[in-house]
Amino acid sequence: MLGRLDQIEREALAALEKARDQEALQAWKVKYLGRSAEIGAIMEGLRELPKEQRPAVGRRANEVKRALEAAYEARLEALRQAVVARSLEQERLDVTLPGRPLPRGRVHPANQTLRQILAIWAEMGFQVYRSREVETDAYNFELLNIPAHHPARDMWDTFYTTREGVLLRTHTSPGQIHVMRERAPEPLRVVLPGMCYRYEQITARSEIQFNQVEGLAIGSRITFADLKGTLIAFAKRMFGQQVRTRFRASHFPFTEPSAEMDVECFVCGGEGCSVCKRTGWLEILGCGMVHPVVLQNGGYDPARFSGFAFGMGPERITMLKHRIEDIRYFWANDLRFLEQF
Ligand code: FA5
Repeated sequence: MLGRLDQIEREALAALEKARDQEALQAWKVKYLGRSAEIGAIMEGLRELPKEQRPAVGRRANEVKRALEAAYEARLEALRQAVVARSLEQERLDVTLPGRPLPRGRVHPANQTLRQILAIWAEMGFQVYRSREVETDAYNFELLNIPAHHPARDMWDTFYTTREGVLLRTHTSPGQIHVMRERAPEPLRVVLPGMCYRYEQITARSEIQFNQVEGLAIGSRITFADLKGTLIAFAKRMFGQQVRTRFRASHFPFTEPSAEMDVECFVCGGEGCSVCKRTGWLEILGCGMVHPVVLQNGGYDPARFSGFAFGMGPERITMLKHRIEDIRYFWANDLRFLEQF
């Protein structure tokens, strides 16, 4: 029996050497240490042995069992280590590799210009005031001195809603009335940025939606000289100290007198090119002294107050600055365009 135990030990240890994975190891354990393993049977059968053999066989059987259990634990641990080592090898990270660049979002070109414009006006003491995009006919037209059937309405092709007298604002000028009615009779200096809508033919220069930045200053002694000085100061900050400007007479029903301001073409420096249509000048805004009727509609007494107003289009200014030839790029969401800014 002792010989058989030696044999079992040798055979089991040799078999253990060959177990190369968890599954083989498990099968080995069942065979040599499991419930129906031979060593268990030997221990159970001790009682049937002659009395004088029992202690020696019992001791040896225990020895072999412990030896096999220890060998099993050692083998199990060795296999675990091998798995860890293999995964370390296979999943090795090279921390010195350069990272993969992630595409970075950026501010839309129209918003870049809008922010720049607002920052300049803020520096010059103008507050930002926002008003609604859905307006009434009264605010968009009537209160701005444009009665129904007035031919000046043709300047603003309008998106009307199904509700009588409710429309999408065609310019930011209705905001003038809102802010005046809120603040009168206090003096004020505000800019009113926002989206406007016009039922126009979409072309390279005209969209059906676009931003405007309106400006309004009201006080007791504001003159046309203040208007010119302020707008020239703006142009210098926006386009550079050396930029030349000029004012041309124009007409808006809500200002009197009215003008348009041009800046010297910064593409050709005034010599004439395709961007300025060979004139050397670029129109950037409409402006004028607030019409007395509008002052009155806003709650200011025109005998005591005067003011100036202006309206500019950031997309047109962006087009001029970056020589963008078609305004339709702005809302087309084409990344090839947007990524250039
Ligand atoms: C006006 O809308 C006046 N409310 C401006 C104003 C305000 C004058 C206060 C006097 C006092 P106008 O229609 O010219 O004016 O538009 C002003 C600017 O908006 C234009 O110079 C242009 O930059 C921009 N704009 C007008 N229509 C479009 C369009 N369809 N697409 C893109 N930009 C436009």
